[in-house]
Amino acid sequence: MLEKILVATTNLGKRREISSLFAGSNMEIVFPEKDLKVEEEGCSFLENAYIKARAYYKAYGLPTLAEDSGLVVPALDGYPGIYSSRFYELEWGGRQEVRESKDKANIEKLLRLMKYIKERRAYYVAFVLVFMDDVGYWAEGRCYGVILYEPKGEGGFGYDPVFQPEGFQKSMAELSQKEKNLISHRGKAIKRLMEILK
Ligand code: ITT
Repeated sequence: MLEKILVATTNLGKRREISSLFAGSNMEIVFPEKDLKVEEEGCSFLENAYIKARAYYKAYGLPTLAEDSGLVVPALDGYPGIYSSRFYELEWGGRQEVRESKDKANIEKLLRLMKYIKERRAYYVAFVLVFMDDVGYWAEGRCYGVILYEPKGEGGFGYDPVFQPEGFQKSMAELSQKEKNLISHRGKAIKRLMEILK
């Protein structure tokens, strides 16, 4: 079993969640000191996770975990999808001005595009990949739900205030970290990957 793993993400929300998912495990996680500014030019979540993990593995020489995730809305032909973190700046659907934060601009654009759409099903997906000894091992996790008409809650990050997971009457941003970890795409993918690595 691995003892130390580099977690290659610049997203503070992801860092917080991944730290809490590994808390209590016998694995030490470390974060890179510098951002390598890896271009996520892949055509899929899996390819982007691979590109990020491999770049950090080459730079640091440690087994490296990277994760690529996003929100998939079938009524928007799968968007924001692999563009989830920078949906606001995509030409498609019109650019959204960033006033408070990129996360808020992404949400504003999503709600604008979905204003008259009744079919609101969506899911989060995460591909978590560990790169070591020149090989990548990965797992996928999904979390199904619906897109709300207005943001609710202060927790989480990204699209959480407008995502209501199946079986809940609250948005993801209204759940505790512990509740989110149990149902989240990231929590499921990491759990599956740890089983594979064992
Ligand atoms: P790294 O590449 O450095 O990990 P990033 O934010 O660019 O950071 P991604 O390219 O994987 O990461 O984009 C993921 C985006 O998907 C993220 O910025 C959110 O907008 C959205 N997202 C993913 N998981 C989420 C979650 O649990 N809650 C809310 N939004 C999420």
